Amino acid sequence: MAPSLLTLATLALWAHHAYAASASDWQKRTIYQVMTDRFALPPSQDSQGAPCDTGAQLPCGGTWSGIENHLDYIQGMGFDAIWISPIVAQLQVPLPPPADGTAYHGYWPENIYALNDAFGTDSDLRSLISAVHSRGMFIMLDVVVNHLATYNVTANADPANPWSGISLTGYSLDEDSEYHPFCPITNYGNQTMVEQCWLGSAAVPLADVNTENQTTVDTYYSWIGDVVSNYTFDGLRIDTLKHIRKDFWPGFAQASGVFTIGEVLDSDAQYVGGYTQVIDAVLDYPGWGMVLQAFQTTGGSMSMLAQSIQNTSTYFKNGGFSVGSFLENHDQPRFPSFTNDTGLIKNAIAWVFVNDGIPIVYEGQEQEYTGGAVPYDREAIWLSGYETNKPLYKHITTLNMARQAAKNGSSSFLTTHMEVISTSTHSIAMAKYPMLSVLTNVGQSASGQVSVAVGSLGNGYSANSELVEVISCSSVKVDGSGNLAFTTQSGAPAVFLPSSMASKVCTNLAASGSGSGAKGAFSTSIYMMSAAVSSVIALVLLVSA
Ligand code: ABC
Ligand code: CA
Repeated sequence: MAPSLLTLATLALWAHHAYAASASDWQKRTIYQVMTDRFALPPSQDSQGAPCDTGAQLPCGGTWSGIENHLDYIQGMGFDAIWISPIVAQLQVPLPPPADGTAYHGYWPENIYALNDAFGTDSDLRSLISAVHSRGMFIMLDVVVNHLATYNVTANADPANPWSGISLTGYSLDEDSEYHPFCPITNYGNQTMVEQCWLGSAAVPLADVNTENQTTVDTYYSWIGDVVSNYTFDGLRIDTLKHIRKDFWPGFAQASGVFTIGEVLDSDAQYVGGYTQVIDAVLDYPGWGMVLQAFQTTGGSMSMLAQSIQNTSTYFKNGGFSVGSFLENHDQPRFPSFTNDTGLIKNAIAWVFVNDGIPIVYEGQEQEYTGGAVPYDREAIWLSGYETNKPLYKHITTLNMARQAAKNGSSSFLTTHMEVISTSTHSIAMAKYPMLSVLTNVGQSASGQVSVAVGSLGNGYSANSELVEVISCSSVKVDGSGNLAFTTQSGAPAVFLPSSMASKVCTNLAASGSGSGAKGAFSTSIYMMSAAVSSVIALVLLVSA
């Protein structure tokens, strides 16, 4: 029988999208953010190393071949996706560089049709992508549409008129009319200004692409379709999302054919959530702000976290499933620049992994790098020696494995929204079957006693069943009346799974302390109906400092 036209059309679509990963494909994964210039030197230079002065804002020599050479380090932590810096040709500035540095980061595009040769050749990039795919991993490309970067040679003389010293020779858009007329963004509360005025500085004005012009729009739509299919990228991280009108984005996302997650740098959940109507997901900046408030000090506000979950479910298209969760990125001071308390750091990292959003870890977190604001948060990873024996490398590995185990143990993990069971001054308890988490900000010098009534949850939580707290790899038995008692040490987070699901996470199990000896500095006892698990959960949390 001859194939019908419909079948042929379906086959053609399938062929076109053979690599096209969707939002639900990405939902199952966790992402390691690579800043290409700072992750790994090419293999030929790897053993010598190279200095990298983050303050200098100069290229340090990382390449695509370097990333390929260190995929074991990334996959060894359990990540099954990477996000790399933008790949296109960049603005070159004369040395010594202006105050805002050089284009080492990749966010100063000049020509979207050429590759950034500082990162390697076309075949190096293809080789990286196929190495990633052959491991079963995904690769996400960072893209900048909002602007092309320019250099104003007369910046010092005439900062109010950036066009005066600019030549557009060699630019992928080389006519003034392809840009919005110059105006600096001076008020982020004015959305028209945010969309149509310019980011950057007087020395390096980021010439704002005229995305009101249909020809320019078509240029970018066909460019993204070509880049994704030509290199077989699996997803996109979209820079400066809020700086282009919302209705530009659905067409762009559709032209790409892959999962899209955007950067909207704003703490307002309602504002940021609005962008989940036009692309698949956004980076959870509003949630990030709350996580900082909760875990920066032992006096932080845990109720912020419950508020964050509430906001996300109210304002984001698919609630927590519409976000990428992160604790650090290349634009913000690293978390350990705020506190060196390992208890707080481990809880803040755990938050990212136990939630609904796609967990994203920025390179260097696993090495407990402490860099502050840009550019100091962009330390070279080779200076760590890619040490895999570090506490946070292991912590992140455990959390990745726990997430995998939860996902493999129950299909509901990927569809069940996080539910807050209770919060108290120093704790939050959350359920996302089959994972139960208790995070605290008591800090490294305290221990906490957790008591949760789980018997009625069923599915491996019934009376006398065995659970595993996977951070400490302690086995814990639910008692005869369905109560789970556990003591956390050194302010660590607690993440529980039914033991039938935890064997790959913890191969050597210690018997749990049953909570004896903890003195309750405070206690909460909350009983509430849980719609997602259709059961009553009782939680008592006692923490002693
Ligand atoms: C360079 C130097 C800096 C110097 C700067 C003038 O020049 O490194 O030291 O201060 C790239 C480079 C940067 C470079 C910039 C500019 O280009 O990575 O090193 O800075 O040349 C994205 C990327 C980012 C990238 C670009 C540009 C965009 O992730 O790496 O930067 O392609 C705005 C944009 C945001 C952008 C960010 C850098 O600038 O919206 O997309 N990030 C407020 C505004 C935000 C604004 C932010 C800037 O200030 O609302 O829109 O971000 O700091 C919260 C509020 C927020 C508020 C923050 C500060 O506080 O809710 O609204 O953000 O509580
Ligand atoms: Ca714009």
